[in-house]
Amino acid sequence: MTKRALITGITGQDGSYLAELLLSKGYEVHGLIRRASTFNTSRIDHLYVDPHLPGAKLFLHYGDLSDGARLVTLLAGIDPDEVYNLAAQSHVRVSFDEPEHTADTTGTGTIRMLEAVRLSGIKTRFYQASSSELYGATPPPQNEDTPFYPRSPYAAAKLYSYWITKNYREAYDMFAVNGILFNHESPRRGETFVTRKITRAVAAIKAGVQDYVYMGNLDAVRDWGYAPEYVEGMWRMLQADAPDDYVLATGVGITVREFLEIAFDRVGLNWEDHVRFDERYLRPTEVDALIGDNTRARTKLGWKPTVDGRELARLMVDADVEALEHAGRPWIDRVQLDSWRTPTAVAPVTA
Ligand code: NAP
Ligand code: G4F
Repeated sequence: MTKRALITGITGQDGSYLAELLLSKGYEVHGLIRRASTFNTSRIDHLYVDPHLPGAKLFLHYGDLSDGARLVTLLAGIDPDEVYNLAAQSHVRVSFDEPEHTADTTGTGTIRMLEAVRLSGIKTRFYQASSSELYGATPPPQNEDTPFYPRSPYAAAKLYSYWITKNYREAYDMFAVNGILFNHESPRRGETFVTRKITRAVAAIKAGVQDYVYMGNLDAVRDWGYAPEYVEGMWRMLQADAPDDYVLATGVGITVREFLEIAFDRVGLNWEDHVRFDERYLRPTEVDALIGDNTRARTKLGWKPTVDGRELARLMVDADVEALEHAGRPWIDRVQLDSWRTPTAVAPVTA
């Protein structure tokens, strides 16, 4: 029997890798996408097959986590075996600028999804994209038993989602799990998260398109892993015999400063010559250090990460250098090349 999955946030970094993984396993994949005035599917365009053709296995549906009635209709119509709730306003710094919107999407959006599962009466397994941001001010190492101490509107919204997922598991006997994922990155990472901001800047500076990149707190420690490995972990959580919550992390923490050093070094440059400080990239409250203990996922799911933050920095620089070489071909106009400048050409000043 072909399994059917619904992914919210399919156009995001994780959604795109998860769709790839599930299609490779023979799933029929349904994705929730937001209507936009321009196409917003660039991360999954390579997976798209005209749904009129026989053999098509990827189907996209308009919807939004703010629209509960739409979610009930969709769930009832698709009747998926597995639901992966990845959609969210996922940027921590932006959540201080847009706290109410973040609460509505990243927090209340989860209860709308869980209610849609319950009210539509379908039997499905539910994955909730929880986050190491929940640990906030609690020092590392962090595992499933570590107390939470959220430090941003984003983390507070994710905390609500974490507990409501657990509550639906206990109250309604749902197979609902929280994946408490530490930072995971890739060449598809959003351009305003710190790793991608750095690796794009390295490529642009090496190519002579820009001279400096403006950054915030370089002392923060993060446990950066590789996104394709983390979506494999999500899938494993839904294949387990019983629902539980799991940390996915590499166990290796490095500072933003070290990531900068490795990334610039990859192209033969000294980071200190090109990095400037801008206080607009600081957060009102910061999460100083996240380093995860993945023992439960390793022992119970057989999940094992192989790429840590140092290797990731090199991998992402190589990908952005290649992408910029491609964008810089003469037949692409200047505007496209300019979009490589960070941060002002493509991003608001606080991200
Ligand atoms: P991402 O690249 O920012 O993708 C977020 C996705 O959510 C996009 O597809 C976005 O659609 C969609 N979305 C946003 N608001 C929505 C709404 N109101 N209704 C429907 N869809 C909406 O995030 P990611 O890195 O893939 O992360 C996936 C999930 O894991 C997120 O929930 C994130 O908070 C969580 N998480 C991520 C990490 C990490 O390190 N990456 C770690 C822990 C937890 P558009 O493309 O239209 O914007
Ligand atoms: O890349 P970041 O914006 O990621 P952050 O805040 O750790 O959040 C990410 O990981 C979470 C999991 O722990 C996810 F839940 C969340 O959705 C998201 O994917 O920032 C990383 C660190 C921070 O300490 C930040 O202050 O980098 C520091 N940083 C320093 N300069 C900067 C900058 N971050 C950004 N985005 N831009 C800067 O210029």
